[in-house]
Amino acid sequence: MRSRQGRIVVAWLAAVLYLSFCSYLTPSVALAGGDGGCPRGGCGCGSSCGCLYFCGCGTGTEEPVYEGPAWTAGGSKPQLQGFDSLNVQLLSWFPVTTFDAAFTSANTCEGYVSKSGREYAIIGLSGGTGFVEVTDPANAQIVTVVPDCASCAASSWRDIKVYDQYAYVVSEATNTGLEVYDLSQIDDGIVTFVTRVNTPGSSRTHTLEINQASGYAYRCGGGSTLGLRIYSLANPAAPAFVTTAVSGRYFHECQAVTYTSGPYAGKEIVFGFTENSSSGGAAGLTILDVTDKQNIITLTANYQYNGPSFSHQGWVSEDKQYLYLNDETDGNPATRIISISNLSAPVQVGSFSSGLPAVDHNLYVKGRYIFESNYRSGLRIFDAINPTAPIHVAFFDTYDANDNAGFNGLWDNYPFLPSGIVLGSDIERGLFIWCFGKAGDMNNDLRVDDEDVNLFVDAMLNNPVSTSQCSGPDLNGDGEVNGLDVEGFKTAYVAGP
Ligand SMILES: [Ca+2]
Ligand SMILES: [Ca+2]
Ligand SMILES: [Ca+2]
Ligand SMILES: [Ca+2]
Repeated sequence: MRSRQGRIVVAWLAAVLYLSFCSYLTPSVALAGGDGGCPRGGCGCGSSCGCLYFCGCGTGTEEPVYEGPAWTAGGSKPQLQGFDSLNVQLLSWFPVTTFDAAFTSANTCEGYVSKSGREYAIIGLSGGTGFVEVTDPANAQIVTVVPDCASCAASSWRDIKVYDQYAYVVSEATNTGLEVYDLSQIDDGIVTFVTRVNTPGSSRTHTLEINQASGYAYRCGGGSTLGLRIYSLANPAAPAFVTTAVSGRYFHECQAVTYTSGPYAGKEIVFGFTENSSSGGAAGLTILDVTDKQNIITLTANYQYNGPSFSHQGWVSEDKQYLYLNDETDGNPATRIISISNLSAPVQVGSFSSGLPAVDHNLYVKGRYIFESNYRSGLRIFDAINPTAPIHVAFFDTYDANDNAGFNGLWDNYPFLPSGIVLGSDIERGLFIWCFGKAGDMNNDLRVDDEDVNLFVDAMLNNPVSTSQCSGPDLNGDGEVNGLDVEGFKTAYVAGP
């Protein structure tokens, strides 16, 4: 194995070769040591941290550097509060009132990619829905804000999912129903209301799930005993009610997954987070085989994990062997780990937490990482390379006052945009746009080591255009991978894992 210094020499030689061929083609972009020279804005943790992709943000209280348009109020840049973070960098922030001065809170968030590849955030707000372009995440821009319908009651709860070129919006407000918005012209700044489906059962909904593989939508909550209301999106502009499942039980939330391999290949499975009523009781996990909508099979009826109180939400690991589940009112900040290798016999095999008392809340799994929106402790990211022992590896705390178990702070997050940026929605503080990663870390394992040297050299010689926003080889964030990035890589590599 080549020594650490040897690897750097290889990288340098590669850089010299690259520059000798390309220097006359490449605009002169100096590597800057401070925020002022960063082509994509500040690093989110103070001027001492240098450029965006060189930041080594620690756990101390730091002042984010404002660069995004959301903080521009009357042409000025108001002072920001400090946010503690680790391995997460702030790119843009839209406080609730930047969407509408009358709005008082935010709730859910979702991502959307237009046909042209431009990326958008959609955020639920107390009085409507906000659409934000995040293609340039350090300079995100509000596209439009759609207010509630005139007859819709106010609500602090909303949920949003996208399918095809449509956004589907629900809320706990009477008359909201299942709203459909056409996003096909969002690149031109136009979002068009299409229709509202209010039946059956109730015009209210707590959460919405859409299975991208099957094209079915699942309405949860909206009443104590409505069960699961299932719609076909065969015509995505006109959701068609199909059937109700498990009437009489309360589904707070669900995830619908189509299996493509293993003993359940071809099956569409719903994991329901269920209780006796919307006020809780007999909380558990319900697993349904919904492949045949006319013959829905209950595989597991309300499995009760350890210490259930209010089964809130959960997400399946990418290998579909584990389900990570949060219980919102159990007084326990630990997320349950449930083995689901046998869908008829789930069993809790462990739990994990950041060690803070804040309530564990909406979570998602992307690759080896689990992204949790844990109210007063903000965004918490866990490395689940060992799926039964996830490790707390990154965070961005949106609620600086404390980490107590109150229902304030970060409600939701969305880590699935192709660029790798992470969206977050905070009840009091609105929309956050982050990148998760570490400068110089090519393979996204949060370590900068010998494995990354080969990947960096390879990227520089063979793949000079970068699409990565967070980690990856474009260390100075100028959209190209070339010799200008070597200095930053050296710095990251010498600093080590
Ligand atoms: Ca809990
Ligand atoms: Ca906190
Ligand atoms: Ca690495
Ligand atoms: Ca670059």
